[in-house]
Amino acid sequence: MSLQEKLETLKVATLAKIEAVNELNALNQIRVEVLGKKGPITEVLRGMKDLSAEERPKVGSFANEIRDLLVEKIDEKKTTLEAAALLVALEKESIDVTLPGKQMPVGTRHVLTKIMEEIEDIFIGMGYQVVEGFEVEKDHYNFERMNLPKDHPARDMQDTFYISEEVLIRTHTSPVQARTMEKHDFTKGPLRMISPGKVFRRDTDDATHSHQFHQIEGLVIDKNVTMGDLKGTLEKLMQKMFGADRQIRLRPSYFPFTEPSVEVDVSCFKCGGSGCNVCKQTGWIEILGAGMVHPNVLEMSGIDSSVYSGFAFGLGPDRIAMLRYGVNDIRNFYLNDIRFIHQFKGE
Ligand code: FA5
Repeated sequence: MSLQEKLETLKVATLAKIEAVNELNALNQIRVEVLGKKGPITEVLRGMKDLSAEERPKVGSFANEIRDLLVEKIDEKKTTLEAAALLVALEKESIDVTLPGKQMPVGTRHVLTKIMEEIEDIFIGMGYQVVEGFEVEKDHYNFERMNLPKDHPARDMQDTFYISEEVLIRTHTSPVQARTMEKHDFTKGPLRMISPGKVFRRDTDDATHSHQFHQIEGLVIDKNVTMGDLKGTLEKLMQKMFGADRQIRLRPSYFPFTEPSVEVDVSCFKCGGSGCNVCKQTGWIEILGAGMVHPNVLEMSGIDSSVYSGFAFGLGPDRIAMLRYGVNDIRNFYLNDIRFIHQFKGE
């Protein structure tokens, strides 16, 4: 058989193999076998040295033609097989959109955060600024500047976690009053602020007491501020939170930093005042402490108490949330039981 015939036979056989193959590895095998260094084409080309000078270029170009053709066919087949393999993979990995999806747990803001934000929004609407204080506070601001010198018996009202003799974790948000007052420039207008945050006391935890809870402090200082302003402001707050027909009443009380001091009750939002389990049959619910800022507190912050007066209040959002949602144990807010927290998802 001449070299040309050998090449022709090889071409026909290889084209048939390429046509028949249906797997990428097998195709690669053909490439190596036929076109590789030890393959038949290379062998034919090696045998050319025995040909006449006349025949050599003819056989050479014929061999190259066949090699180019085979390379082209192998590449074509490779593209076809790769496309088919991709199709199979896509089919295998396809998503059945009709299957029910996995439920992703969606979180919610804590009910206390929501109550605090609601109260903040009400006061922002009345022109108050929101001020943040420090949880680690100096005795000086937590007590002394609130008219509670070192030996004052009323310090017992707030059992304290001390860090050192002069540093503590705050027992109330009232120190923010002093910090804000001493910085305020009254030539620019009155001071109206609230300050929400965490507070800490060495109280024994029970259904209505937690050693860590929240307060929102409120403070207004201007010329001619009266108890009437305090009452009107708190009444508006309670009506916005508990319904338009709520009323409040003030009862005499004692705080060293206010004079006079009051406890504020709101008419029961459940029974409307006739008596029920929420208001313990009294028709009223105690909701916060308040009063007119004591002249000593004003003077210690550099404010002339003969010109300026003001009111202050401190309310407990934990207790407000308990009342509003009928939560009978404050500790539920801090246990982080997801079943409890999720009950307020829609609120
Ligand atoms: C005060 O802390 C005053 N600083 C409030 C104040 C501010 C009065 C400005 C006048 C002017 P009292 O200790 O009563 O007051 O706390 C205020 C509110 O915090 C209470 O009405 C109650 O809602 C809440 N509270 C007090 N102790 C606890 C506790 N252990 N757990 C949960 N809430 C508490």
